[in-house]
Amino acid sequence: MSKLVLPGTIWLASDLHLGPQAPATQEAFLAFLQAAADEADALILPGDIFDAWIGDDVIRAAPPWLAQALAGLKATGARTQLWIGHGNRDFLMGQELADAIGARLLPDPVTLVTDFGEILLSHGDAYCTDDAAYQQFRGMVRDPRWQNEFLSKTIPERLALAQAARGESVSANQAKSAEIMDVNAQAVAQAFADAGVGLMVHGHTHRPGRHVEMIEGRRRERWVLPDWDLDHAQPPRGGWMVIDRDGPQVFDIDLED
Ligand code: LP5
Ligand code: MN
Repeated sequence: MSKLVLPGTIWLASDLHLGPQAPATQEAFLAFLQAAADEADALILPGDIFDAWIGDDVIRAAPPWLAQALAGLKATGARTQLWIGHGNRDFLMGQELADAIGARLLPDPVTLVTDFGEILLSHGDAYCTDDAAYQQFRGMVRDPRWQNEFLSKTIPERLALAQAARGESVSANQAKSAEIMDVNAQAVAQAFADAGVGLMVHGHTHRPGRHVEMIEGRRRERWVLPDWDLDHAQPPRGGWMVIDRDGPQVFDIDLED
């Protein structure tokens, strides 16, 4: 199990799903990035930063929305520790992107050693073990051989495949129960036991919240990070977590201005 020692104030945000389809979300995220650079000793983005990431080479000729997002990430990466983690949409993010924005690639799962204690952090998709179809897809796309083959295609070819995969996913999800797409209790219990911690944070499910339960006689606390959507969701939503010596706290973004 990877460990990451992060003293001080840590900010976390996941499931931004940045892309050309999300200008309002991106605008709010850019403001968030500036605030994080001002306030946080470290900013962790544990997955699904982008709605679909088809390979780092896209940054060499970035479309305007991506150039703007990269500039914001780079400005924050120059002022505070920036960690980017893999989600089920951006598992292809690599070192070229990390170097370009002054970020480090976050292991998943990882135990954060914070001023509040040890906290297990993951994107969370690996805990959705009831979703056999997704876990099969995950096994395929996380295989380095598959990734090398995919990345050897042209950007237009990869864009077409990503679009097809998005379409398949949207229609597959319509046929799935909400429970299947949530984390599995046994998978969560095993993750707590493997890490030997009592506190876990993850994203992915788009079901923000805090769950406290006794698992095998021990108190376990599981936080789910908010997803961001200021373009299509009603009401618009977005939020982040702060971890400091007082523990985790979640804040909603200010939608007033
Ligand atoms: O992503 P979301 O929220 O819709 O649902 C996820 C799970 N689905 C996925 C699939 C991604 O959305 C696919 C897009 C990734 C783009 C980036 C890289 C490009 C890779 C291209 C790959 C060919 O993560 C969904 C879960 C849900 O979360 C809740 O946890 O249920 O899982 C599924 O829907 C599994 C499906 O059965 C398989 C989905 C994609 C299959 C694609 C096969 C190849 C298509 C192209 C062939 C020409
Ligand atoms: Mn996700």
